Amino acid sequence: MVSPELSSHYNNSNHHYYSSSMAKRKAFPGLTDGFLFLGGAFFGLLLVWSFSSLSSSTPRFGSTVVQSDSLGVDGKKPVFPGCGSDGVNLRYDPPEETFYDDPEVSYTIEKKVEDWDRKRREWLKLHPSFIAGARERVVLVTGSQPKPCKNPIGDHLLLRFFKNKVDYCRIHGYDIFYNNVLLHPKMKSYWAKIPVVKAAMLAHPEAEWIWWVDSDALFTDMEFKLPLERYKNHNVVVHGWPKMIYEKKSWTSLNAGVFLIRNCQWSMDFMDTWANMGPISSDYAKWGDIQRSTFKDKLFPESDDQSALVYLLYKEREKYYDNIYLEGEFYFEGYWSEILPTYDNITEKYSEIERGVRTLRRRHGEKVSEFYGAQREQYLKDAGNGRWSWRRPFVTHFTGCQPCSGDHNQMYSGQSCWGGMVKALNFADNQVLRKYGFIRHDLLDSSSVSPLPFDYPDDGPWG
Ligand SMILES: *[C@@H]1O[C@H](CO)[C@@H](O)[C@H](O)[C@H]1NC(C)=O
Ligand SMILES: [Mn+2]
Repeated sequence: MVSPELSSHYNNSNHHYYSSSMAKRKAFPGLTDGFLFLGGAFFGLLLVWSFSSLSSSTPRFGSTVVQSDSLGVDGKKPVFPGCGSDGVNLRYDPPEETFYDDPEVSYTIEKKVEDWDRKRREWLKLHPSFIAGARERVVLVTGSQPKPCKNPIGDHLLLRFFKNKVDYCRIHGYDIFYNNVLLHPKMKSYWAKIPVVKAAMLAHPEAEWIWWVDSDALFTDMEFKLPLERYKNHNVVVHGWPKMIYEKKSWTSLNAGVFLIRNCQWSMDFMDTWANMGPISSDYAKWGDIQRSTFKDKLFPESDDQSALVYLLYKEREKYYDNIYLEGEFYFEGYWSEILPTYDNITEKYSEIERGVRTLRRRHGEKVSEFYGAQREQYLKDAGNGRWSWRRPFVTHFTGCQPCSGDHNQMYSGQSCWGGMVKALNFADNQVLRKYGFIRHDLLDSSSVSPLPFDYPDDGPWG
């Protein structure tokens, strides 16, 4: 039931041990409350300031969003086209030196970044338009191999998996990065993500979270939002189950194909430790042996990233357990063959709710989708979460299907993998398509698309 899609290794000699005070400390957020509070107060002042400038001689667009250029930090007149839609200033990088100017700071995983919390904070201070919202800012990172897929429909499938992530990010205002080169020649397949995530942390000091999502995973609830508040005292979030780690000792106790990681020093240290159980380590083979002797259900000999993560939690519980949130309440990612049979009933349940609630059928701008997602929640109270639930599964993960290579696990027929992916992709895409006025009537047939009929009530306001 498991895809040999993950791999890893571990290196005792290269292992970085932390001081015991560090180990005992609770996870610390990359940004301190005080700093954000000051940032908030600062923006409050700016808000007042920008309102007063609105009423002065030069008329501006009637936006209530704080425009970063109203900061005047660059001493220039406000320029609208330079601003991101969330009020950040994309045209301002002051001459003061930051970690980017420090030759000691390296993007590669071979050299650890030190004092990252301070470096990140200083960059933010020099780029104040990014302070508001910094604590919730997420960058989704994903990717695939540099070469064309061996599976004749592999590239088409990867395009659709990527489109799905782009759709999700557009709806929720997240940035997304797709990488398709190996950033370290030895860190291949399931290890390739670690160098990418580290590089993304350095490339995005404005983001609090980097969210790795495998190329073979897709969002199947386009409205659901990560409950970031729940993770505020943790630095890593993965789908997983403590009992499986500490009692069953299974390498599938968690799934490393989707994870959130806080952009902070703890994570830099953690990724260094994690990567050093991989092919860059001189003890790579040894880590494979250790994993296999610890997790009896692991069938292949090479150290893999997922077993490595389980091993860290298992072996150094005090150090990692408090920092790594094992999300088991909803499908942070979910196993496709368990989820696939539920799409039809879920579709029917949601339609049934929508037939009774006009607000949920109301046409709306895609940008305000989160409002309708929040409206829907009250009708999903009985839906449950995860297995046996009729809530749309958040992320469906085609573990073992290998859409690009086509070398799917022999326990599935190719047909169940490809058919399953098409159905999941269409199930998700229907949620997007309706915001553009269309719907697929048959989840397995994209030629079944037709315009959604106009569905406004003739008997009163939105129900
Ligand atoms: C779908 O719903 C029907 C009718 O309620 C039920 O009998 C069936 O077991 C459900 N299928 C799944 C996969 O949950
Ligand atoms: Mn995967």
